[in-house]
Amino acid sequence: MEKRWTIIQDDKTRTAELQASLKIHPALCKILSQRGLDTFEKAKEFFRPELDRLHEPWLMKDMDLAVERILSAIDNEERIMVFGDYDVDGTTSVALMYSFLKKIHPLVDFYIPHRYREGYGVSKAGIDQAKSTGTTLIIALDCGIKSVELITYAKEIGIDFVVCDHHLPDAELPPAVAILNAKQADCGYPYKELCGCGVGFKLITAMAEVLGLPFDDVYEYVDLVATAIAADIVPLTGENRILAFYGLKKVNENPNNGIKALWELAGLKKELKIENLVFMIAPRVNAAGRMDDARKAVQLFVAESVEEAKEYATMLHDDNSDRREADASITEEALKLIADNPAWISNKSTVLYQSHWHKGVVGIVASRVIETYFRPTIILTQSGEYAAGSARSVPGFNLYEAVHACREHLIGYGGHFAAAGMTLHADNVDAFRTKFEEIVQSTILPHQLVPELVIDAEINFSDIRDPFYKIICQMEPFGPENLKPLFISRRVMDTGHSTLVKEQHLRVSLMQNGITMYGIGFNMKEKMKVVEQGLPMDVVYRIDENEYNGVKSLQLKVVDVRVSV
Ligand SMILES: [Mn+2]
Repeated sequence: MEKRWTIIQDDKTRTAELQASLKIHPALCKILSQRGLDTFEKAKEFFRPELDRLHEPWLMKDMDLAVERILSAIDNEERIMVFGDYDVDGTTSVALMYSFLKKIHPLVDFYIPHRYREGYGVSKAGIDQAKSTGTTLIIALDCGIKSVELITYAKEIGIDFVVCDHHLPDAELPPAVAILNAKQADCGYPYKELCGCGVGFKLITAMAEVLGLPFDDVYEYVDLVATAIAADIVPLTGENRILAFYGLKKVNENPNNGIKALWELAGLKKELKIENLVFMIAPRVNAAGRMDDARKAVQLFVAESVEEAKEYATMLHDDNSDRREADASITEEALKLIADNPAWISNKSTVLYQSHWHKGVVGIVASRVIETYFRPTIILTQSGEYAAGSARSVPGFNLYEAVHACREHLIGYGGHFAAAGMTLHADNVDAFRTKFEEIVQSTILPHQLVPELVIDAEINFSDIRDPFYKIICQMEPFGPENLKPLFISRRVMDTGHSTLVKEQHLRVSLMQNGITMYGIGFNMKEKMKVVEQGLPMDVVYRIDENEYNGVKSLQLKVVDVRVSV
């Protein structure tokens, strides 16, 4: 697939000013200033994350009310339920809150709703179970802000709610005792991008302060917070950067038993970086929710020994293997359906339906199909008596609006800019496909159908030497709003030693001004045609450290290559 290259432009004056004080490579100064780190002070803070710089939890609206209600529940020996969503953020935040409370209060349970039986967020089944066990306080994490009716219902039957959430509040708020959510317009908390587990961390920080517990009793869970930050795709800026930085440090020094068990099972040895953590944990926890029940993800994270954790880790691992098989075979079937329908190949959208596809993976399959056909995509399967499915967009295209425009063919739908879900009669799939294609065709902009590579800076091969790469490493952890830098080098030549590896990966040997760099381009075999021409090329890449036979060297992780113009 051809990509558009966009090179980010910086404010030259600011970059020059930053470079005068920071005295590191101009390309790195350009990247920092593009990311808003345009003064010596901001850069220093960025490179040296300090726990001291975490904000006071009391700055969050309702924090005092939340702490007061929970502590009175403890004093009065009330039963407390910790309730959370079935994804990584939900299960880690439940594990954090449950483990913290369990040490000071024996009367605590946790509850994770079933993805298909109950769906996302606070559930009636959960509230009813709380009622049946005599629970009078529910702490909801990573959900609750939109559950006005259910929290009203709970209140009517004598159950209070404390809500810890980070989703955007609607105009009407639930009648909870306290709502911790920095995205509320009248919440003065300085950082708005915490994930659900981050909000939970703030709450236990405040509780520990009142109870006179050492910060270590809170810090114990910082690796769970880092896991949630990484998996929930929140910006890796400000407080999230500090928490992720120290959480990763803890993962590598003294991990949570569940993380350790998954790590051993995954067979990874080296130091874990944030992308390893996501890759190892997120698919396995999500697979539990998709294929079975995410309760065991919490059991994994709260296990008191690595042995106990291993039992749950094995179950998650098996769910993930099932998930992977389903996802690979359904993706293959989906791509074949398109290839077999010439009329569909040139469409500007994809809508596919097969009644036997596993509903746990339709969203993942939609994302996979987009890797081949870059356009808004909907994958449907049978769910009960209807067809139901997931839609994924391409950057810049408002998917929700497009689905909404097809509502005449739908029974129900919901979602946002980038992703949506819907239910319809299976008989209406064809009509829905036609209408959706019509809407996409008439509203999508041509450039939105071409994937974009956003390049941070142009450098020469001669720049890639110490301390250039060491400084890039100090920019970790990487994630949204702090991505691993993507570089471009122009007019490089093949040394004649570039080859294909395993028939699908491109192994390049490139030279620029007498300096040779090696690199690998995964699944880029079709670019061999470009390299073979022997013409000057522009190459887009990230810099990576490669270890071979104990020898470390820097290599290019090639993302794209073109003949220079
Ligand atoms: Mn979340």
